[in-house]
Amino acid sequence: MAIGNNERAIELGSKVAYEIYIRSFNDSNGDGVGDLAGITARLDYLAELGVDYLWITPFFVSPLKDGGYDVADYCNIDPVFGTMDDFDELVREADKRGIGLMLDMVFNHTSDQHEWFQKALAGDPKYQAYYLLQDPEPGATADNPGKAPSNWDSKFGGSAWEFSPQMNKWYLHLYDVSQPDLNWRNPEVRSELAAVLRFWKEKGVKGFRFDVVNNISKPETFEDDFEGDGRRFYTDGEHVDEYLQLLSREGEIDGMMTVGEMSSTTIEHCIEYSKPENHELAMAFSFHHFRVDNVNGNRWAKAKANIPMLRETFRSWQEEMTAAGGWNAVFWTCHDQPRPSTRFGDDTTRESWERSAKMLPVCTFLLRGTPYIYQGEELGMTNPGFTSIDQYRDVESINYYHIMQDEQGLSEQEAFDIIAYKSRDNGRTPVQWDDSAYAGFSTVEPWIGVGGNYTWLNAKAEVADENSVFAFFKRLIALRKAEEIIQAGDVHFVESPAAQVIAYERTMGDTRMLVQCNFSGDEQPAVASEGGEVLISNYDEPGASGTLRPWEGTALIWRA
Ligand code: TEU
Repeated sequence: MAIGNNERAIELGSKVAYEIYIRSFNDSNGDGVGDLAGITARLDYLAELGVDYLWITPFFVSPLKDGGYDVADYCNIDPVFGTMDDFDELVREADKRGIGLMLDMVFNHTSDQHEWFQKALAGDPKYQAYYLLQDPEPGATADNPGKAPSNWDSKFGGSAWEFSPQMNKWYLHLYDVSQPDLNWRNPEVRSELAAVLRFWKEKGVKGFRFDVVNNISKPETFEDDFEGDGRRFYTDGEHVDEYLQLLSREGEIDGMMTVGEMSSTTIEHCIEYSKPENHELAMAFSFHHFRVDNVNGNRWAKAKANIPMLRETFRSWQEEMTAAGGWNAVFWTCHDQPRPSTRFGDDTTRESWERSAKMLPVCTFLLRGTPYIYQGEELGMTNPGFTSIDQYRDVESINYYHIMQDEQGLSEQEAFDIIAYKSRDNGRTPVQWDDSAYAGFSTVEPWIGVGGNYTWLNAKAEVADENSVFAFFKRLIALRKAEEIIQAGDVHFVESPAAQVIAYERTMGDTRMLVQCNFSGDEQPAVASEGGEVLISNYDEPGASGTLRPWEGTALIWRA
């Protein structure tokens, strides 16, 4: 029997969420940028896939320096994404299909174009108290501001502090220089943000995703970090639990579908954030499984995924969160990651592409948690194969392309190869709807280029093909809804018979399920087992016993 609250596990574990990176999903008005009406136009496709929730990335007023994660007005829609009427229409049409919307709340920082920051710049002390400002050393000038308040790095490269001559103060920005961090110690900030939640809840949204929410609680003083980039001083800070409880209470979102994006977090903290008795969040996103292809801790490197490390990451998060009543969001990618069929699978031949694009969701969809699909993943979309840095748009990727050359001594080609493998723009190319111009995403040239394989890898072809990657995702979603053991069963990782194999068991009463995935193009030994019914597999025919075929993902079940 699963430990923890079984009813809650069935509720959260029977749901599947789908992430829409709105700029790249579907363009309805021919300006090359995806929009709200474009989502409405594709709801039947999403209903056919069978998802319950759509997490839509920010579409609020924004200068779009960071794809909308730089919000200038939390309660109004940026004209490039549509109007409030378009939004209301989307809520209504989604509701008709039993689909709920989850909005993306970027509460760690605002855009520097937000009215609050503009007033702070103009010298209004009320709004200066909304941000994390520090006085400079005496005599600071624009050209010579002196030493920053601490040596912390921005996540997008460079210092996390910027000197504003207009205010004669430094401001903290953990992300881009145009994204000043909010001061959560200020109760006025907290109540403004809770009001944003109530505003959107009243408009009919069913849930929220909170951007980097475990970074909101900063220390009172800013110490230099001589061991790292500063993150140990603000990650999972002292008051995060308290602030989440406050948002839940004052934002009136307790019991809704909520998920926090937890950057560089720990299992212990995610248990607290997601266990129901704490009234914080329904579940947590953690990213440790994306470290398996870092090199010496460096994300900007090109290496194959370390599968034993991946297995250990999944094992610890699954088993330890379950034992303590926490709840995981499970996922292979999002709008900040390259495409999993390139990264964890093998897209070098059509056969290995299809096999691995189906194996990957077998591995995650049968885990304990709530699965998230990122747009295009259900088609097996790949990295686009861009050939020049000019094709990239993302601020982080472009910054690091230069940092790798200027500070780390890589050649232009080496830096480019890493970008082409790891950049988040690899996941941001337009969804490949059909084989027409611009992959049916838009009638004009999109804001970012289309992947080279759209003529055969597209939704139109896959919806019509009962053996497609899309059809396989549909089956997995239907299976999760039909089988209580997937929703709420306990989880236990079994010893891997080979380094490239990940295997785990789910149990509920006397029913047992064994999931095995081969992360390689070679045959591998299987876990010893007898009998069992094939619940799902990416191979139609049963294989030789004791062996897993290339990229095989199979689940067996023994019913009580
Ligand atoms: O990302 C959080 C985050 O930690 C990123 O730095 C992430 O590790 C990186 O983008 C991986 O390439 C969130 C959003 O998901 C991201 O899109 C935003 O840019 C960021 O916050 C700032 O709001």
